[in-house]
Amino acid sequence: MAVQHFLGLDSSTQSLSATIIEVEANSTGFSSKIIYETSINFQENFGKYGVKNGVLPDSKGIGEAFSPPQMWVEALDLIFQKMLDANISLSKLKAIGVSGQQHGSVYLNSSADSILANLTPQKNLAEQLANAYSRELSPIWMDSSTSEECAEITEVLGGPKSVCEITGSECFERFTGPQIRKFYKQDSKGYQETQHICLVSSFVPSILAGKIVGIDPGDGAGMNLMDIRSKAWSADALRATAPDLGQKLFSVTPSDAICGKVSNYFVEKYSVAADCEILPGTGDNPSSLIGLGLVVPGRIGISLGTSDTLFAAMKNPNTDPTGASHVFGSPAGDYMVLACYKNGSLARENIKDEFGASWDEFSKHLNQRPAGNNGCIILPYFDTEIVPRVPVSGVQKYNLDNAGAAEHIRAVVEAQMTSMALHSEWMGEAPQIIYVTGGASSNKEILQVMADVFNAKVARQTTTNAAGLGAALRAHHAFNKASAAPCEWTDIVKDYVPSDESQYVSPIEENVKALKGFRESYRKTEKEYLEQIKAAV
Ligand code: ADP
Ligand code: XUL
Repeated sequence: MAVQHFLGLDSSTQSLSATIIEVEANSTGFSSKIIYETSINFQENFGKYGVKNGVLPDSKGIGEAFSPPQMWVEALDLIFQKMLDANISLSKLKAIGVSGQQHGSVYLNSSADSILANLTPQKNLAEQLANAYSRELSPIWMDSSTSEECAEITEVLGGPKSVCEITGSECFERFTGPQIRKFYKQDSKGYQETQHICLVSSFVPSILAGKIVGIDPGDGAGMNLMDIRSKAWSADALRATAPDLGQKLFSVTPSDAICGKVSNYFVEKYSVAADCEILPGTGDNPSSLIGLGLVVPGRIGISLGTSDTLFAAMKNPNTDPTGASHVFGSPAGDYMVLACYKNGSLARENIKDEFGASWDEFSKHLNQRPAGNNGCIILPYFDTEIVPRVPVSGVQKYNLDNAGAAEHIRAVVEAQMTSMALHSEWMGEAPQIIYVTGGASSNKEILQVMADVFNAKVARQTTTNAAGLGAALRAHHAFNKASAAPCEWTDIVKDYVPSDESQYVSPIEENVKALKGFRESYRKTEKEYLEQIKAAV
């Protein structure tokens, strides 16, 4: 085997990233390493779209969150141009995998098939795709405006437990099914003109392949439309959501299928190898699961990206008795469990900016306060929350009158970590090691709080983008499988699982003790607040 390259693209909330891995044969099989990483921040590069952190402002103030799909398309051209300008040879690329922010959907009209099939390198992608949409904007995972549609779908499907039993999750506002139902109700003409509904993770590979590519069971599970056991669309869920929906969705496609060769557009314009294969994309969390090497049950991962997420591989689709977490398909087969916190990085940024601090100062403030923060507590609902379900935003502060930056910063981070620990108790045994990724995982002081709250070691990789790496690793796995040289998943990820224990962040005993007490105060405070808002509704 000569040297092979695999590209992973991660189209996330705030940026599009590229990760290239190089796989080389050796006496024990092969070695695999990252040879290139780059990223394009949407807000910095595409001011003309008016996005903040990749998302348009909620103009109606009703919890809507949209992004322009054309911005993602422009970013795709830009990232290939960036690789070309950096003299990165794409001629050794064997396959490209994609990771996308979950739940966000793209609506294409009847011209889309022909536009995708006839992409010409004489024009850029955005120009060519401009008339391919039946809906100009894409609702994304931060949207919380579909409570009514969730209630309607839930009623038809026989209640929350039944929705969870069928699809792996109760109905959630950001999930694609409720979002599609809202579109159908508000713009039935636009809905009728929709030929294909893609997720972000299937839209990007559809452009790469020059044809519509299916949705995989990792991201398909985040729609409230897929039967979690058969990993195919559920006829009942489709019917409960919108008419003729099955015709607008390509069949659920296995994560490791090969969908076709890369479009000639990328071959001619960016010198991508003509035989480079395209596989279905998956969600950024399923992709991070792979990128962190969590291909077998028994280890947990936490991503500190725009959202904070906690996830783990699972053999069977065991659903959360509290209804707060989700079961998705794992790209390595079987399943994964996921809990998503909306108030992640942007909540940390909010408190950092409130006190005019840099990230270095943020870390210093965090260290300055004792574990448990002497009873200062924040419920960090800068935005509505998913886990636990908090339908109205509003930060709640306790014992923080006249307090300064350090108290507030410590309170937000302790709240985030404690909430993750509390709401994952149902999963059973406490983790001994947590594998971390996402932009904020570069911050060692935040990881120390995580280690102390969970009383677990925290292991990080050299990259903070496990989602992009996971996409490249999936490309390697699918390519080998299609070349009749299948590899075990444990081999594919072996060079990326952090194994140098001296690099781990370890819990500090006295902090662990203080935070055990803090967990109980937080549990009580959160419970009382949830009861209070429930009574107010
Ligand atoms: P996503 O993939 O969801 O778009 P990323 O994983 O790239 O997001 O994470 C972006 C976030 O990382 C930013 O919003 C920022 O708050 C956070 N971040 C970056 N550097 C630091 C740091 N040193 N400490 C804490 N957070 C950081
Ligand atoms: C997961 C979720 C977010 C997005 C954006 O359910 O909504 O984590 O995938 O990263």
